Amino acid sequence: MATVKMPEPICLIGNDENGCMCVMREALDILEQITQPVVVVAIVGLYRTGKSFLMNRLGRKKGFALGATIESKTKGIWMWCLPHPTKEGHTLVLLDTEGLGDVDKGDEKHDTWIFCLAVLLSSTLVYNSMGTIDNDALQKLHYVTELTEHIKVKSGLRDDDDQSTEFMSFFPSFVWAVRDFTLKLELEGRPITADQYLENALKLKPGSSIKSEKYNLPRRCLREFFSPRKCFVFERPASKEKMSKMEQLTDVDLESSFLKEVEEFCSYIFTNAQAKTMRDGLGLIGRMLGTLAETYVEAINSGRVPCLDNAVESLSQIQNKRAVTEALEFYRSEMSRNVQLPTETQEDLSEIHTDIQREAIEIFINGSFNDVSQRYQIDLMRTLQSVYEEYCRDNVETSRTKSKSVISRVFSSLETELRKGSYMRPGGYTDYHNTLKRATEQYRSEKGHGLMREEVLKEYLSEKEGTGQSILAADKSLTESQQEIERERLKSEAREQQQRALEEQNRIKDQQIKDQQRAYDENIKQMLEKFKRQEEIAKQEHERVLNAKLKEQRDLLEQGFKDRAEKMQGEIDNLEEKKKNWSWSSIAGTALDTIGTAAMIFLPGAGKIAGFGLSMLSKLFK
Ligand SMILES: Nc1nc2c(ncn2[C@@H]2O[C@H](COP(=O)(O)OP(=O)(O)OP(=O)(O)O)[C@@H](O)[C@H]2O)c(=O)[nH]1
Ligand SMILES: [Mg+2]
Repeated sequence: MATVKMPEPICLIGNDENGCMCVMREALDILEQITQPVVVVAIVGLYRTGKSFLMNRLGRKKGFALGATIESKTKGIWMWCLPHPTKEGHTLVLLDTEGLGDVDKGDEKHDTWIFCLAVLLSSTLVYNSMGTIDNDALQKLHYVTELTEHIKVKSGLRDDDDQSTEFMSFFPSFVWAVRDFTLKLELEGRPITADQYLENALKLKPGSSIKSEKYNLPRRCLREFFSPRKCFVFERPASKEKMSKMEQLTDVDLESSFLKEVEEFCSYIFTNAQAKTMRDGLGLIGRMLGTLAETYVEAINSGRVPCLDNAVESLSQIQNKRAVTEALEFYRSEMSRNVQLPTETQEDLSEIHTDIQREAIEIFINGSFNDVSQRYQIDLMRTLQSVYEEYCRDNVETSRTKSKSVISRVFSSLETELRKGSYMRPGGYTDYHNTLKRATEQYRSEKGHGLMREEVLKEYLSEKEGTGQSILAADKSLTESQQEIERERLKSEAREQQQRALEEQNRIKDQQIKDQQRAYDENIKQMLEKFKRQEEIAKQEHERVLNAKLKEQRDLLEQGFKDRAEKMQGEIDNLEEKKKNWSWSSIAGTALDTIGTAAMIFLPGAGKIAGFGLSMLSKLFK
């Protein structure tokens, strides 16, 4: 699985000449190369608040451009892909966004979409602000209150349908980064953590006046949509004078307390930021993120509200088709590179095929996304099988041709003598028989004529049976009883050759049946393992949402919002119910049946199909 290490960030989403948002080709090309799962960390917040500077700390060097003036610097969404520093096999994608609230720009709508895209594309969202988390800071975060109008989970939902549980399941985790924090982390004289500071700032005001509704709205949205929530406070990094030439500063110029806070922040992100998933634990690899960005931007440009389910649908169509094509291309090119026909035995071909097939299935499994009813996997299995069968046929044909040419060479002097009639004389039979035997031995001792050697030999020798009989009958040096013995010998030699050829054919057939069984087993194994990984993520996500909702309900009760707490019960019951009836093993079982039924048709050899699949299933989903 491939990652990339970009030397510097580039623009992912910008504006085209008509002022419409567009996903940049160059960025898509980079994402295309990433076949690893992605951990996507996006930063959003008001303009000129040190967002790019903080993101560069995560990138471990200067990357995103900083601005020293009051003019806003970052435009659109910028992307920086790096090998994840701690999660092996993962790519870290940093997204730096255009600052919000620039009055000169004065395009609120654009700001809202930047915020929504950051939410939709990331797995961890960092909200960056200056000073303190007070009511003013929260009112500036009004973008969260607009999410319900700008993002849909299912396409059929009405605007007033409650989507908060769904939002929480697929929204990123939330980190509030408070910059230039000068207060003491204390509450009622007791020290508190930054997280407690945030949670305290998110407490709701009792009452239902317009004023308290306004006060509560952004708080409620944060509490209902985002979990887990985390807060980090940072001191000012350096003096005002130094800050103006920030680009030239190194760590020695920065306050040690700032550096320590930054380290804690980075270590939290590196350890806790999860790989990006859609719903039900469907993970994204880099190139899917590119398609996802395109899908959302396209919806926004055409005046639609980005919708999670639609995005899943279009991702699965694009990615699954591609995964099949890539797996097949890999199989075809590796087979043609590694196989030289004819192979000595069927096993030789089968061994190469099995290894390459395993990798091809891996390519498919890694690149596929939400392959409903295993449609694409079955398609791949069928095509792989037919390409392999073609190889088997070619192998037989080339071996035939090769064997025939060896036959005509090693038996050539015998043929010449036969044409001349040299063996039709007393003592001729013994000469004939000996020459035939020597040529047969030579044929067998040579290599390279492939898996049909005995079959082709059998065909040749059986053509010669009549000739042998005639020479024997014409050989007057042999007595009647000697002739009888020789006739018997010829018969038994023919039987022996037939047996050899039959065994050879049986070995070929048996191996082909074994190959079908192995193809089936390998597909099932990899499919079920993917299901298992997906199930684990989906379970964790479900648990996370359920716990967050339970905590929210407790908090509401403690803070005297009995009505609201009771209202949540329905949602919680649904979540509990789903947890109780968690049935991935039955989903996996259905998938197993689907593949099994399809495979029976085109893999007639895989007769004991259920055995392996079911034992895998019970092993994985206990
Ligand atoms: N006071 C203060 N200034 C900072 C901090 N971090 C960066 N700066 C300075 O703020 C200015 C803007 O920094 P950027 O990182 O470009 O800020 P930004 O939020 O990305 O700005 P836009 O892209 O324009 O929205 C630079 O001059 C930085 O030196 C900080 O923690 N505190
Ligand atoms: Mg910036």
